[in-house]
Amino acid sequence: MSQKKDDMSTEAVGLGRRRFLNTAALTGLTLGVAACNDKPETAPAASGTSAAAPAAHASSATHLKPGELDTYYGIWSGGHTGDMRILGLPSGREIHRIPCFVPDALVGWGLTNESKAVMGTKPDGSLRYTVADTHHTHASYKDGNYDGRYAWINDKINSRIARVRLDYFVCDKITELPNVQGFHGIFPDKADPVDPAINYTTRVFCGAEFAIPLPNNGGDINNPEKYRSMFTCVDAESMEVRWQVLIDGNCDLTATSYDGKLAATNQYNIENGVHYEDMMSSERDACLFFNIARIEEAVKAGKFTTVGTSKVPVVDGTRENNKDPKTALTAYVSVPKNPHGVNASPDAKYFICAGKLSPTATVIELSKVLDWFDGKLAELDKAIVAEVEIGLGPLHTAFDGRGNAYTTLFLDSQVVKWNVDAAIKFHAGDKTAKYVVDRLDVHYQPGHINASQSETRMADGKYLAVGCKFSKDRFLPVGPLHPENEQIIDISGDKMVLLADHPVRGEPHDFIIFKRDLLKPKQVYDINDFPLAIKDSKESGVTRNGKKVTVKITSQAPAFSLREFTVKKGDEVTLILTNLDKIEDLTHGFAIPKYNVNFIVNPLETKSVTFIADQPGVFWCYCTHFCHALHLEMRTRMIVEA
Ligand code: K7E
Ligand code: CUA
Ligand code: CA
Repeated sequence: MSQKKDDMSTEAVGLGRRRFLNTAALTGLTLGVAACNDKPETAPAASGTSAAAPAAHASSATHLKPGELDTYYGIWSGGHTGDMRILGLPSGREIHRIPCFVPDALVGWGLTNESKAVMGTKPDGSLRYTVADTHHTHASYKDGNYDGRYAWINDKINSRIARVRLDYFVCDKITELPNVQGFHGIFPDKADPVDPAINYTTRVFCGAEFAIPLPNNGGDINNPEKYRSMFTCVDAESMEVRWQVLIDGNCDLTATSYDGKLAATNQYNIENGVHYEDMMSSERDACLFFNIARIEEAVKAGKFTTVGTSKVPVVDGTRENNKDPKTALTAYVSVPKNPHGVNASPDAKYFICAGKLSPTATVIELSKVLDWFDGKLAELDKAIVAEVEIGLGPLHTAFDGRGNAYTTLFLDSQVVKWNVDAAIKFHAGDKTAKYVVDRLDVHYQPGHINASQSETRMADGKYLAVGCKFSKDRFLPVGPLHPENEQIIDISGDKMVLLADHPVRGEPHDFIIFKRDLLKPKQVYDINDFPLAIKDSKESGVTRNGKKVTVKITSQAPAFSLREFTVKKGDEVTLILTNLDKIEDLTHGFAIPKYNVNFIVNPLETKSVTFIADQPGVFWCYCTHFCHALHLEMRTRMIVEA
């Protein structure tokens, strides 16, 4: 391993990053491109790609007139900025950032007591974590479409899942998953597997990528063969962990069926390898299916263990103990070498695994997986209805609702549009079936891809967004760190048309795009939602309980209710601020110089901060958020007596 790695690093010095990546990944490919049963109907070459020049009518779609609103919301993950981002589409304009896992200086996330309670603190009150790595974001469903209640996002570094309320666009809960590392794929269920009346999201599934000793408390460090990964179910409402499944191999991306019966994760490391060459040693890996109803029956029947100090029931989903289809909780469908994404088609019939190190896409028919669990399909891999070559480095797939799939090709820097039915015919032996419909160059090295409404039954085939990992020459140079390039593509016609490039701060991975009328955001808070709310400015003032001092203030443009307040050096001060302005868009800020305090309060919102008044003197607390012609005059004096 070290020899190979050194070679690659030395080589990399003299190479551009694109060439380096291709070389590195191709090293993997030459070590073993998975054998593909099917011959491509066209060679996956750059020739015959769509013209990159946008049609005049189409490009105007991304240029909204002043005051014109977008027709779609986009929810983007922020990557290692730890936030969620809201974009308008087709313009691609970033409208909002929702801090989740990482402190945010604009809103005071990680500073206010309320946000700290969501984020989690150590016994001394400081934040438990201040870094994160968000990859995947998905929203709650009803009847196979988004219902506008929640979105969820993962933190890969610390295995946390955050929930965002889509009425206020704020993070309201964060849960840390026990006994896993590298929590990566996330997907809400779309229905209950048993009760048809529950046709909406009640569970969120989480795939953990890294295998660790269980429990990870110092034992088995040098026995990697004992490391294990788990698949986790979180309750969508309570955000508590319901159960976990012990598996062989790893989890990566996650997908769920529309009937609620199946969830799946692609596996690139069935080898349980510790080093990357070990992870590539098998010709085929797997798409691992979970039978949700059976797992929950097993939990109910007490057929579980627990790991370490966690109380979460862990059921056994390993290969060895799930050989009998009639009782199996899991099913390992084989797919070629080191697959990446797994995506559910909007017709509810298929999951598609992209090959990554194999130039293929694998189409798995869900009804056949269910047949296997029912003992009606002798060989599980017969659930594979297509395995076709589509190009180099397939990662993620989106859909247009007209039977076509769009898969990113990381190494080819392309999006390939292919027809699922034609691929199935080709796989079945009809070598005249032309499944590749179109190819389009993107800039450059695309990862995630998603189309408008793609992950719902209402895929509408209008716009495609592609998250390109490298932007290189597409924007003005700003030093060594380049932005990512989010590209918008018109997919309403036969040919894909590239509409626009957008620089984004590194680095979004996944995103969803849906019609704007699915959300009904509120623009003013309900004052009653805040237990500490100061409902009348007359309640303002300073109260003391020994060394603990509470300061209650309200804001109403252009003044704070207290013109000054006095505390003593050494006091533990809790300052509570309610914004009594109930007008849309009237936000105030509250900053205390030298005390490292700044946060905002939106209309009728209440927030609090707690700090030790350790520096005597006069401190002009001022409003940081432009609110009024007298915004600069909007101040109060904190007097700290020595
Ligand atoms: Cu492909 Cu983390 Cu979704 Cu990124 S993963 S690209
Ligand atoms: Cu209040 Cu600016
Ligand atoms: Ca592998």
